[in-house]
Amino acid sequence: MSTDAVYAAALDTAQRTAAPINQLSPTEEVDLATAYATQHALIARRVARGEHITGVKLGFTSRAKAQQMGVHDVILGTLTDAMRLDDDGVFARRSAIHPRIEPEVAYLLRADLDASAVDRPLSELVAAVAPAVEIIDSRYRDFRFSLADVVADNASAAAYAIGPWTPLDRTGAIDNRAVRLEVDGRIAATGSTAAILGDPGRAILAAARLGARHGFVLRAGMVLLAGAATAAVPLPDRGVVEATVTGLGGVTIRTD
Ligand code: OOG
Repeated sequence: MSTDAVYAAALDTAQRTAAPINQLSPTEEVDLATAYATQHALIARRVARGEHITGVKLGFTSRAKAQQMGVHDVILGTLTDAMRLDDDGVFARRSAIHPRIEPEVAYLLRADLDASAVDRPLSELVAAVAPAVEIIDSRYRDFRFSLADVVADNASAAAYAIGPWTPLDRTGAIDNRAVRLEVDGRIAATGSTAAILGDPGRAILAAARLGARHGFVLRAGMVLLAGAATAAVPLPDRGVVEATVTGLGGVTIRTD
């Protein structure tokens, strides 16, 4: 087996059994190309089991997240239908190792996103915007990793839920909207959409660029999670988590 297939098998088993593994990087020099090849091999295993790709997620688009995890570059991960929760849906805590949750902004793509997207207006690329939550769960012990480790581990993606979509032409400017994460009605994190690359709209071009460079296919109809607006907070074992973005509404998940 190739190196990326070996890594992908280990990460896949870690996710399916909720049992953490050691980082790849302390023992081996893993470059970013191998890390993305591993992620694609990992997703290919899930697709072979019947999952469908629903979109992509950006990671480390906010300074709060990059500082929290000690990494410095924006990365891309892959979302599948098995990760999707309904608004007000239930996430099974025992299916994860050490899950955390973060409030995000989601975009619904109107057009395929490739390298040519950089020359097109946002209104041609995006159909709608929504508040979202993402549950992340590193498959590495102690939630510690290098940039290559976390790319290989599909950017820690575990689950996501999306609130009501607002058509792009009805959102107004969303470059500085208040973002709030509540756990059981108590405020767990607050921030602004401005924390996401200065303006979450920049996530579209960041995804187009990274996608073209690292072999992702971004199609109209897919979802793009633009990255957390705050640091991540531990997911409660049992409880209700709600994320709201001023003017876009909110989205809720429950854990059990
Ligand atoms: C990696 C995922 C980062 C974000 O929104 O910045 C991320 C991690 O922190 O484990 O999803």
